[in-house]
Amino acid sequence: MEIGDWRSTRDLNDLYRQIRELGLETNLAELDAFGFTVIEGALSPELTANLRDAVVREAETAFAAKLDVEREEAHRNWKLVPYLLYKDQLFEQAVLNPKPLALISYLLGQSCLLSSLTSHVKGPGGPGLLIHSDTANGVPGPFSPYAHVANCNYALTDYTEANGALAMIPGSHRHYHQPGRDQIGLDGEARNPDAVAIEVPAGSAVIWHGNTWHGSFPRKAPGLRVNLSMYFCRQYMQPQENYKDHVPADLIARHGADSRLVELLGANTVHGWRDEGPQFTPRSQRAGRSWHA
Ligand SMILES: O=C(O)CCC(=O)C(=O)O
Ligand SMILES: [Fe+2]
Repeated sequence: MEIGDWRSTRDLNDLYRQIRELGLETNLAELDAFGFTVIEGALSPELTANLRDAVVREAETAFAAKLDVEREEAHRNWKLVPYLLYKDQLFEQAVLNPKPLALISYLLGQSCLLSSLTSHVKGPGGPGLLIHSDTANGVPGPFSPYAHVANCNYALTDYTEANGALAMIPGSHRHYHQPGRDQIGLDGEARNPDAVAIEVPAGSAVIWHGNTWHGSFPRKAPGLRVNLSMYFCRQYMQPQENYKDHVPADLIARHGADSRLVELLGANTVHGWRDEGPQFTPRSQRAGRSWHA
């Protein structure tokens, strides 16, 4: 059907049209049905390789160790490389990538914020990343049907179960709570039988509703599994990483003070006022009034 300029869905009409134009209606249906979806080829091969190199370079600095993507043995299990956005302009392209951002905006509203941009750099061994919901850090159960948080996980190396792929529990976005202690394993006898390996080539984006239970398998082979984890939250939540107070002047000059990127960094949110009092913008006045605002 043709999507009109309907008053009752005024925050949704344009967004839905954009999702249709981007060819993402099947992804939207998968997100609703299963709590996650995959966009293969979300990144070009060149951008995938450059992002992987940038993440590995930052990981080497953060871990004070040389890393070998193909043959690594010494770096065991996974370790987080935090606060990547301001480390390289390439990361801005990952955040503003139209297809994932359209689905994230659908889940969290146009007013959503980037919460963190990190990488879980994983070598061989260990338990992997145990199953959890990202609706965490103080959100009490029962969770809501609408998402408070959502995630886009770029595969920067090929994902297979043996290589440490992402694991998903399809349909778990409707459990509305965290998994129990006996449901979180991904290896051996403790493996949750409902866990599915997301086996996708490098350059894919996996997007999920924050309620969806997921984790990542232990890597059984030498070398590294490299992801780029783009975590978003609704505008009323506290982002994990502090961008707002540290937006570089050159980023604002390149993108504009009213750009989507600057908005994603929280520069236009109302809370946090001092003597100037609340500074409402049209967007901040609408934020949170409907699922998609
Ligand atoms: O290791 C992974 O790719 C999973 C990361 C994860 O759980 C997350 O980013 O929320
Ligand atoms: Fe997670």
